[in-house]
Amino acid sequence: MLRSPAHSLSLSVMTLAAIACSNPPSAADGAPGDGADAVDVRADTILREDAIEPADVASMDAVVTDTGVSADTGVSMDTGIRADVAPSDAPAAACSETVSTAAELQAAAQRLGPGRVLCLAPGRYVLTARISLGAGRSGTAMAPAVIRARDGRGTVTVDGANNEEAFFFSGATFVALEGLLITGGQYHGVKLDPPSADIVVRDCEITDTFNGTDASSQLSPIKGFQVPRVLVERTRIRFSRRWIGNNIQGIDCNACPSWTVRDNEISDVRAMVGGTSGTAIQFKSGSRDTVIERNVLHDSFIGISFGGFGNPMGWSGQPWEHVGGVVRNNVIYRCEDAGITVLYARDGRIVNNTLWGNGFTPDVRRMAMNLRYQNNILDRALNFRDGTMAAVMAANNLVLRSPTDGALFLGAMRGDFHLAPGASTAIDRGMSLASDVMDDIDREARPRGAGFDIGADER
Ligand SMILES: [Ca+2]
Repeated sequence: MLRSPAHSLSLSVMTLAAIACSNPPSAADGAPGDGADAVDVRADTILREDAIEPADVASMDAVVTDTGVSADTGVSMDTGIRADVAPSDAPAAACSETVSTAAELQAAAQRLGPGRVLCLAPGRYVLTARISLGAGRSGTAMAPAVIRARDGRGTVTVDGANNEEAFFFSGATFVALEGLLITGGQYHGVKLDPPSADIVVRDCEITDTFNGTDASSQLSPIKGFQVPRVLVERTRIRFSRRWIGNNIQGIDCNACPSWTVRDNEISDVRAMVGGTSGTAIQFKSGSRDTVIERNVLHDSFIGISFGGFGNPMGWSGQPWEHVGGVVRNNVIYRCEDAGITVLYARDGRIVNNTLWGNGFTPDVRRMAMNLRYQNNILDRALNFRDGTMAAVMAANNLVLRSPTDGALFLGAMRGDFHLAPGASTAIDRGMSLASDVMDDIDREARPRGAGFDIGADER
């Protein structure tokens, strides 16, 4: 069964799991908003997209001088759950110290280190400066540093106020943020730059991280650049209003290796002018081995952009916008544009997702190599563009009779996309993908019954 968003958000705060370590070269903190993002202009507005892309690339080149992950850019076929992102079911670690004011929080953050657990008493913390975590604030794989709400999710708000973001990872490794509601900030809630690595954002809520009126900037509650092995889970990301600019994402990463984004709910990521921008999850510019699974994404412009219009050669040392990785068991509904768009990606898997009621065809664009697109319930027929069909192995996808046909589901209108008992065209009609898809959106093992089901839910 598909868990409701409320259930997914009520899970208790967990501790950081042990995850592996590396040390990529550094890059400077970019200008506000980084200028590092292609505008999410849609396929059906090609003229606009072409007009915007060159300027965007130019701005990226102006900001970034370090190509970063070149030593770590091998093409990977690994699409399984990585062993280095361990289950997150451990009890919360005991507090090393507890703070109750923003000043105390900002000071205590600079005492983080291996095994230190900085707890926040219930309340609202309005920051006078962003919390910047450099290499000296690192934990270790076995003893991560943790910043968490002492009394659990919903008790603590960290307000980035007029700062660029609330939390800036500028070198720290093995740090976890847990149970925090993060808001305010001009551009981001959490920004991650190299040589940071191995960061966890868990059981958080990140909302309205845009105080500014700088409509030319890029905004995203979570923003990464060349930072490896980040886990974002059980986190709610949303906006209460549309952004005045046209470059906004929920989670956005350029040249990021081995992120896992799972069990999150992301919604309402949209520009004020409809039909222009707003992507719930975007990984591009040579990102690789991203695992995007069991997320519920809705009411944005685009659900998932797997690849994009970035700068892969400059930032990852190879030409593909996305390499490897898997998008599985996600539910994506009621976005203005595509549920999933795949752009200049190789060796990826788009498997067992459910799309419903989105406003444009799911598509594969620009270039593709060795993509597998299987067992998905699609609201519209998969749209192969720019000659990508020959490079995509598409099979066992089920296209709804109309984009808002709810016949397969228990309650599409209320966001319940569990398969209905009579969903005979989906139940047991998938192909066996045991090496790529071990479970469903509820983490229930596949297959059940006579075989794999199609879509995110295994009934
Ligand atoms: Ca089955």
